[in-house]
Amino acid sequence: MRIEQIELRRIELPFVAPFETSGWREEANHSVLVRLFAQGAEGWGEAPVGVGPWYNEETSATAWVMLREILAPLILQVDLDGPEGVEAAFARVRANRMARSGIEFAAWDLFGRLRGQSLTSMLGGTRMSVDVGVSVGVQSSIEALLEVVGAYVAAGYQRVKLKIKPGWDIEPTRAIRERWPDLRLQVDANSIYTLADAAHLAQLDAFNLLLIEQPLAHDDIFDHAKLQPQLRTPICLDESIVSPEHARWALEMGACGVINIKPSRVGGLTAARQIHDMAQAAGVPVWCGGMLETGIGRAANVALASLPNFSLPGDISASERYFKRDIVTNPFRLNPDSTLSVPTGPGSGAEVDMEYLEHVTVEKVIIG
Ligand code: OSB
Ligand code: MG
Repeated sequence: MRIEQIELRRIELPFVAPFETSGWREEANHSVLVRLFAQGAEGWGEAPVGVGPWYNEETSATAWVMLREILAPLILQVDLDGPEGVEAAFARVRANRMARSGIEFAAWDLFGRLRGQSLTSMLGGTRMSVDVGVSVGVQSSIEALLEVVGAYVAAGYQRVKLKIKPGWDIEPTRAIRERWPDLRLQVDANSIYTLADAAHLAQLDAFNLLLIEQPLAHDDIFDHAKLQPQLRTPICLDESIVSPEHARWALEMGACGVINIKPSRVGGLTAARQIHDMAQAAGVPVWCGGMLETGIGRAANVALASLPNFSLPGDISASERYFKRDIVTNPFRLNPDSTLSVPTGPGSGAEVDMEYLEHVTVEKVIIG
């Protein structure tokens, strides 16, 4: 099958509150959206890039150029028998995995809609709902943090992830743990520490955390393997795992006890599923991370998280945690048991709100 036409959009969709990590701050979703047309059907994908290259090397501007100049023209030239063919079509492309994932997600959605099959069933999902938590950015004070976390706990979230950085790590974690002794709690450093901080980070062992996410450099596996034996808490890698090969290296080196799988970070759902399978075989649990996606990208994450080895809660919160209004007419809502329901309709299940999408689109191009 040939893709007949591709529509690309850059959007700006404001967050309900700014999101701050150890190294940067996000005020809005600046994703590039991909819409594929074929045989009277369409599929949607989201490349969840930010404004600057602070998480990985990609930005909204680079993904836009990559998709428009390289990836969209390339995919218009290949015959696709299924969504798995997209990865092969991009085999010669280096890095730029978030840009690639926009087309890859859209192809899964497109084939699902053409076949009348849900994304969860295409991927081999085994769950009708997925456990989720909420990722809490750096706050201005411990009092403010306890208020923010309290509101999420009251809303029904049973797992919280705290963003940490030097000067905002041990004490805020202690404060949350003292207030909520049984809350499932984890922290994320977004690559701000070095191996010299091992003894400092070991203080976090006192707080019964599920994991410590990406303490060391964004492209490191080696030093994480040296750090893990110095901590009781499992290290979880995020930024460092950009492909199934990287996952294999980390597993063989003992660099982590848990993997955060973001399908966008690894180029799409095909690679994400491969990492899931490898981790499962190694007895290492995984969970689905997030990039503050709209309802389009979130639907792909929820479907992926329905696979069996996603045994820890994902950073896949309800739409209202991010946006006053989402660009889909069926935004995800939190169930009382801290889960999101997995869509069962054809494709990803996301129904795009074209009127509101037009309103938040800052640039649009049609190719083919
Ligand atoms: O490191 O997991 C991260 C958001 C943007 C970039 C990186 C990260 C995050 C989050 C939020 O932690 C996850 C979400 O709720 O989508
Ligand atoms: Mg992370």
